[in-house]
Amino acid sequence: MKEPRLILILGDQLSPNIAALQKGNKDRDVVVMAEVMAEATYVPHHPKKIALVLSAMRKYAEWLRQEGWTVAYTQLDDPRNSGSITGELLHHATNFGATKVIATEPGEWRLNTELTDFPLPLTMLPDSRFITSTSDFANWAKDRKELRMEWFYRDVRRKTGLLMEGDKPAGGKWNFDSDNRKVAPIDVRPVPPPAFAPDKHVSAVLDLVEARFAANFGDLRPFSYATDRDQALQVLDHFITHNLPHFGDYQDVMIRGEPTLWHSVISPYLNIGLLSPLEVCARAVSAWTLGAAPLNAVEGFIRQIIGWREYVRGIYFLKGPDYVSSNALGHSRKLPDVYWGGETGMQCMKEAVAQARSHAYAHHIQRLMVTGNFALLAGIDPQQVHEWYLSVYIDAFEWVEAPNTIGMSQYADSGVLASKPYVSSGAYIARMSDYCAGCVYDVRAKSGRMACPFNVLYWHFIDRHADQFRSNPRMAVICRSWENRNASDRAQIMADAEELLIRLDQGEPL
Ligand code: FAD
Ligand code: DLZ
Ligand code: SF4
Repeated sequence: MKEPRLILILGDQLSPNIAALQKGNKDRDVVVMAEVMAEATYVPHHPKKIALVLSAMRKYAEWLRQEGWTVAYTQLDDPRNSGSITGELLHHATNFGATKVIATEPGEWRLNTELTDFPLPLTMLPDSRFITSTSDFANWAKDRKELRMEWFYRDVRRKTGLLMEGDKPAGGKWNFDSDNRKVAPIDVRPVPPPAFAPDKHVSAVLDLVEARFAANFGDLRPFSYATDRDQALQVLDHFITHNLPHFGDYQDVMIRGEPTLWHSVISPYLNIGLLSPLEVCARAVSAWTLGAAPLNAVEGFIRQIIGWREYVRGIYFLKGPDYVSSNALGHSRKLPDVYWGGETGMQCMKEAVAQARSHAYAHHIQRLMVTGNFALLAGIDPQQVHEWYLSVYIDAFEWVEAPNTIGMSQYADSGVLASKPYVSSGAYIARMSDYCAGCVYDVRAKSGRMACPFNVLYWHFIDRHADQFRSNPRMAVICRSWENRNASDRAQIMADAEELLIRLDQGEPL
């Protein structure tokens, strides 16, 4: 009998067909799974995120054993726990007399480097759960003057055949966004996703997380996320039946007290491997084929998954470990306390942060146009913004979080990911939400102490970066409109913004 090899499965690699498992042999090898403090503390994760990962790991390990695998599983409270993934690999290598490790590439440079430097021979396999491998993405990007998601997305549509009629896109258009992004009428309301009562694994993990991570930002209980593949499939089915038909129309809407709206809330399950991107897209496309969902909704939905999700991963690995430290706009302000639940009169920020605290979730527009928009306008250090997003959301893993935060939201990569900064005044939030009606500030006021802070900061942002933005055709027109305003208006707006930023620096709640 050949000596056993260790098959490493990380907490976000819980797919039945993960590459390392496919390479392994049940009769010979040992699967290593480890709950370790190094992974639980590289940022102060939301307690719900730790609970999700550990619960799903324990249930996946149980499934592996039922399938006949030998699993060496280390629990977080095991007194012999070395505290790190590599420590546990070394420990089990000695225990089982293994001299080789098979791993699937992790979704973070940090762990990638640790595994690459591991003292025993370690085979790192590409993560085949993605439609586009990192090397295919690098080939796609090579020789292109400009990288744009839309071109990438069209290629993935052609490659997968999703929503294709021969070599033409279904419905004659690649992108139906012009039909999307409406304001939701009052009588159309979403159906929230299914809630799962904690089973014995989840209950044990909740107690553990409560004992060890009580100081982290976020409410651990109630905990009702799916923690295994069957439950995650129920969430997917529920979305396809109830909310996909309206997904396109109302994808940018924000409503008080409705955290998930018409969104799928499947990102945590996709990101830890309980669902696969292609099965999700196939389900959505078949809803369209059966006449249960319109094309604008289905196209908009699959674009997020085979387009944006794959594209941001491609950028993360293409740009290398230094990408997350980018700071093209030179922003350095400290992240204000409002992000950690500090007092504020800004209803939109209050709503987004409260939701992060209780659900560890916000949909895309809240992340981009509320918390992200405010940080960018106020000139917050993108590193601190990045750490916040990585900490507070249940679906946050660096390969997907960092390009969205550093690139799409904070424009800190100077336009690699987004063709222009995603900034807006309060008018956008007023149009897409019911937040402004309950706000201390006046969204119509452009200046003065009670003017919406987004209005006040918007032109200050344009003014301080005008030299950089003028060469961007999509920003030049905005710069010109600022420069053409009369001098006294501009002076007033700049003075109001300076005052607001001083208050922010002094820690005064806005
Ligand atoms: P839906 O709106 O139902 O979309 C369906 C799926 O499409 C999502 O589950 C997700 O897998 C994918 N998707 C949608 N938009 C994106 C995107 N921009 N990038 C990658 N995938 C996308 N997504 C994460 O999964 N993890 C993160 O840590 C994360 N951080 C973000 C940080 C910022 C600043 C911003 C602006 C966006 C971030 N996103 C992140 C993208 C997006 O906001 C979430 O994927 C989405 O809100 C998850 O909710 P949902 O499953 O209900 O999505
Ligand atoms: C997020 C997370 C947490 C909280 N805990 C663990 C853990 O104890 N063991 C583990 O294998 N993985 C965990 N993870 C997920 C890893 O941090 C993730 O694999 C890396 O960030 C790479 O994406
Ligand atoms: Fe947000 Fe401004 Fe509206 Fe208040 S008025 S909710 S700060 S956009």
